[in-house]
Amino acid sequence: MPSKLALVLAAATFASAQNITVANLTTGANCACTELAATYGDLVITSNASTYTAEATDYWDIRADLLPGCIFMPTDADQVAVKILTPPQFPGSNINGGVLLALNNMTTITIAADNSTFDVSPGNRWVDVYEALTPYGLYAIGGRLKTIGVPGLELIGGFHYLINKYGYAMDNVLSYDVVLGNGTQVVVNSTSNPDLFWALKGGANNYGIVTKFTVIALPIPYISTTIQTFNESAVPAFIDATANFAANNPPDIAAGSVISITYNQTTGEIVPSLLGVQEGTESPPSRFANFSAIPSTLALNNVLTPIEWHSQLDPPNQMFRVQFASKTMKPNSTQLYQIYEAWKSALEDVSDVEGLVPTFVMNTMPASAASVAMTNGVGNTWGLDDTQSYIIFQYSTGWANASDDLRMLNWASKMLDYWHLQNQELELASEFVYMGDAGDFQDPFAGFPLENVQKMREIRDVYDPLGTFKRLNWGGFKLGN
Ligand SMILES: Cc1cc2nc3c(=O)[nH]c(=O)nc-3n(C[C@H](O)[C@H](O)[C@H](O)COP(=O)(O)OP(=O)(O)OC[C@H]3O[C@@H](n4cnc5c(N)ncnc54)[C@H](O)[C@@H]3O)c2cc1C
Ligand SMILES: *[C@@H]1O[C@H](CO)[C@@H](O)[C@H](O)[C@H]1NC(C)=O
Ligand SMILES: *[C@@H]1O[C@H](CO)[C@@H](O)[C@H](O)[C@H]1NC(C)=O
Ligand SMILES: *[C@@H]1O[C@H](CO)[C@@H](O)[C@H](O)[C@H]1NC(C)=O
Ligand SMILES: *[C@@H]1O[C@H](CO)[C@@H](O)[C@H](O)[C@H]1NC(C)=O
Ligand SMILES: *[C@@H]1O[C@H](CO)[C@@H](O)[C@H](O)[C@H]1NC(C)=O
Ligand SMILES: *[C@@H]1O[C@H](CO)[C@@H](O)[C@H](O)[C@H]1NC(C)=O
Ligand SMILES: *[C@@H]1O[C@H](CO)[C@@H](O)[C@H](O)[C@H]1NC(C)=O
Ligand SMILES: *[C@@H]1O[C@H](CO)[C@@H](O)[C@H](O)[C@H]1NC(C)=O
Ligand SMILES: *[C@@H]1O[C@H](CO)[C@@H](O)[C@H](O)[C@H]1NC(C)=O
Ligand SMILES: *[C@@H]1O[C@H](CO)[C@@H](O)[C@H](O)[C@H]1NC(C)=O
Ligand SMILES: *[C@@H]1O[C@H](CO)[C@@H](O)[C@H](O)[C@H]1NC(C)=O
Ligand SMILES: CC(=O)N[C@H]1CO[C@H](CO)[C@@H](O)[C@@H]1O
Repeated sequence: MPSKLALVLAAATFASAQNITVANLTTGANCACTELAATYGDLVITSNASTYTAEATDYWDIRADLLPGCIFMPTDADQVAVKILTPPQFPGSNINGGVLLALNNMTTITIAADNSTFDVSPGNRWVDVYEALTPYGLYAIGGRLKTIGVPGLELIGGFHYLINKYGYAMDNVLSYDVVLGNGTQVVVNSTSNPDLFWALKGGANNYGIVTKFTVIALPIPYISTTIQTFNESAVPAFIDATANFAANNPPDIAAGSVISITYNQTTGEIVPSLLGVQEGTESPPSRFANFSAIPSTLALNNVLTPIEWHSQLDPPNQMFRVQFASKTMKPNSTQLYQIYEAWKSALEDVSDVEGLVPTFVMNTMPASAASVAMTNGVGNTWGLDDTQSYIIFQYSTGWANASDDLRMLNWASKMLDYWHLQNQELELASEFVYMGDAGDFQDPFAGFPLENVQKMREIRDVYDPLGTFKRLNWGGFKLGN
């Protein structure tokens, strides 16, 4: 095997010397898979390998289960760079017949000697990060449930419990190592490629493949947690408490939640639930007093280390087809209750859908979560100001069969459009759409400030003039032309 550096240089010369020709998917991917296998052997999983199915179906939404031509599992940035450049370039991402670039085996986590930051590779999940940080009395702004991946949240925003004080996950990234579309590896931080640094904070997968993140480590050894569930009769009080919490959650105490109302198709039960977390050891956590005052069916308060909390929060994997659909609004409990009621009665229209698991999620966006980006000298692509709090209302729906996909898409999108229009008329609507809560039929970039999107496109055209990620990486939300 030639030295990696030599390979990168040779291939880069190739890429800059000519336009990209998108190869025929079948022949291109076959050719790429053969070349990758010749160079990397064991790092390439072919469709006949015993591990192929496990890797190709490692998703929480079984709609993502496809049949890539092969799966390339690099272990370092140099191998990622080479993959991008292997001529002919080929459609990648997770598509039938393409090359699936799986970064799962890039799993390094290194805590800086002064305990103030850590480096994390993209194959990690947030639970791995919290596990590595906890022995040092450290915590970080990442995913709220156990298995959420690191790279997505660092590139699309990232809702954690403690955002009201520490900002979104992307605001906590101090540096990104990026492989650009021509295979060049760059360090991206506030002084090195600062325009790209800004653009990556919300720019998703439009710019390059990130092979390392340097992230702020927070000295938070303990958190005060609460798990509460309620009867259906508590829904009005629960929604009231949610709207109050969204509007009254200033950064003097770091606190946040996962708030949802689930319908159980088998029992017909409606179950409101709260997962609440507050920085420190005051128990029960005072910020959730308005929830704690509602008679509950379960109220479990604890003071825990971050890893003790996160290791119990397993989201489902490979259970059903899952669709998110969401819009953003100002906190208004009267209106939120009407949106909830409409969702509940619309469940009748899909009651015959097999394996139906509908959840009405309320994701709070305290105004102060935007303060960090306004004051850290970097900002982010969302361009929010810190004067208005919001609530994202999200229909999260699971079901069993592909034959119901179109029906469920229409069910959610019609309802979403209707209530967004109502909110617009009441001047409650925000056009902001969080990528992590959005359906694939939504366009989150359309809700960013227009001048930010124009700037993001200009930056993309500088760093990816060949359009590698625009044309060859088909998944995710794209900036467009
Ligand atoms: C059960 C569940 C719980 C959730 N909880 C939260 C939560 O607490 N907070 C929150 O903010 N969101 C949450 N989400 C939504 C979450 O933001 C998205 O699912 C997000 O895509 C997860 O990131 P990932 O790295 O796991 O995903 P991936 O699907 O792997 O990545 C997301 C996007 O980033 C791109 N990407 C991945 N790796 C790289 C890389 N190395 N370089 C460049 N681009 C890359 C991918 O191409 C894709 O477009 C949740 C979702 C689910 C299903
Ligand atoms: C791509 O090809 C076109 C037409 O052949 C040419 O005008 C253009 O400069 C080329 N672009 C690059 C980046 O080489
Ligand atoms: C791609 O190549 C395959 C195999 O040669 C061929 O069957 C197929 O028709 C080609 N597809 C296109 C779109 O050219
Ligand atoms: C990825 O890592 C796992 C666990 O270390 C290992 O078993 C597997 O062989 C690796 N996969 C590849 C393709 O190298
Ligand atoms: C799988 O297929 C590849 C390429 O077609 C071949 O080289 C390899 O020997 C096969 N491996 C197994 C385990 O059959
Ligand atoms: C970092 O944390 C570890 C574990 O708590 C501690 O032993 C070490 O002294 C800390 N280092 C610094 C520079 O504070
Ligand atoms: C940014 O990265 C460069 C190159 O690695 C480094 O020299 C510089 O110190 C970094 N700047 C910041 C603010 O971290
Ligand atoms: C619905 O309720 C039943 C009975 O309590 C329970 O076994 C099942 O897990 C619940 N389903 C969901 C999706 O929560
Ligand atoms: C509880 O709700 C009231 C409004 O009913 C609000 O003023 C108060 O700040 C809330 N308390 C907490 C702890 O959020
Ligand atoms: C919840 O409902 C059950 C069944 O109707 C009832 O027994 C219980 O008292 C209710 N609990 C609360 C806190 O309202
Ligand atoms: C809240 O929403 C209701 C409609 O559901 C509306 O009548 C009321 O004016 C709204 N309140 C505010 C403060 O906008
Ligand atoms: C790769 O692309 C970047 C961004 O356009 C550019 O600065 C760099 O010179 C290119 N590298 C090579 C080797 O062409
Ligand atoms: C028509 C159809 O495909 N039905 C399937 C829906 O999903 C359930 C649960 O996976 C299957 O048992 C049905 O056969």
